[in-house]
Amino acid sequence: MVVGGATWDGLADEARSGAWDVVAIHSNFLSKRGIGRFIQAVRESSDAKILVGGPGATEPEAFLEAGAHAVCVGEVEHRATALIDGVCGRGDLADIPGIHYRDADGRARDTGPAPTIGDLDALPFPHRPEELVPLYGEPVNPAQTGEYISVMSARGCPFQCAFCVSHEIWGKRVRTRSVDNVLDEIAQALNDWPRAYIAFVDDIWGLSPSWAEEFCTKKWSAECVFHGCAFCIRSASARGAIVSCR
Ligand code: B12
Ligand code: SF4
Repeated sequence: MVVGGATWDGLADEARSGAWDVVAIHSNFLSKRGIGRFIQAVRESSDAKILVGGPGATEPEAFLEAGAHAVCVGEVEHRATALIDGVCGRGDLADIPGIHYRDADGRARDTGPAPTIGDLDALPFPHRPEELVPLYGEPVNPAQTGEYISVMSARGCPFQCAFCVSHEIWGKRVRTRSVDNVLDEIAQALNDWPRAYIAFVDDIWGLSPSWAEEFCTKKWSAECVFHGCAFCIRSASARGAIVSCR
């Protein structure tokens, strides 16, 4: 079921309906307070288990205080099933790394850092069905026409700018998908959504010039040739290194 365009109150009503065993919430710095109130509203009138994740999870205290059953720091794909089992009482949260929760005595527990996913190419592509895609992202570029499809070619950034939490989420290590794997995802997205606007949401794109060059070269020979690529403009003017873009 999809709940689109909902307000916090609308979502809380949905959670109270009793139809949900788990309410999973994506958090960030800006949404922290609203999420705290939402968690309280759900806890007051529902038995649903509440899971919080996303970049906001690096500051888990407020979510636990509000009543979240578990807060997951960092990437989740390799822990998702165990986490849902854990909050639903089918496993022990203490056995899952990277989790903050309260134990039976109400004490805050931190299970320590979670291992990162070794091979990002092994992950399945994001689920982009018709009913969800319009909700996945709002236009942030006036040049966008079709559906917003976000793609992540790498996780992490080696730097540590003062205003940025990348190092806390991904560690200062960069893991990159292969160019072929990224192009396959884009090809699939464009096959399903021919008018799609593809947005890279990497922490830092094109850190490796050889990766960027391979990407820019191969995208012209890939079946999914796409046009109006911002990288052609930026990369060419910044480095003069990407010669394969036309
Ligand atoms: C694209 C983007 C935007 C776009 C979003 C556009 C759109 N249409 O979607 C725009 C420009 C709107 C935007 C705005 C803001 N952004 Co922004 N944004 C990003 C960016 C670059 C990509 C987000 C993304 O899609 N990531 C890809 C997904 C896969 O990563 P993820 O969300 O972290 O998810 C993984 C895990 O966190 C976890 N997970 C995520 N959710 C959940 C939920 C549960 C229950 C569980 C268990 C796990 C889990 O699993 C996922 C896969 O492993 C990130 C940086 C980054 N590379 O992540 C910054 C980032 C999320 N933004 C950030 C910030 C600060 C903001 C703003 C607050 C800026 C501002 N001052 O206004 C606003 C907030 C807007 C809002 N209303 O919430 C910070 C958040 C820091 C923090 N502590 O929360 C980030 C991390 C940048 C940074 N490195 O500091 N942003
Ligand atoms: S992701 Fe960007 S802002 Fe964050 S540390 Fe890296 S270069 Fe700096």
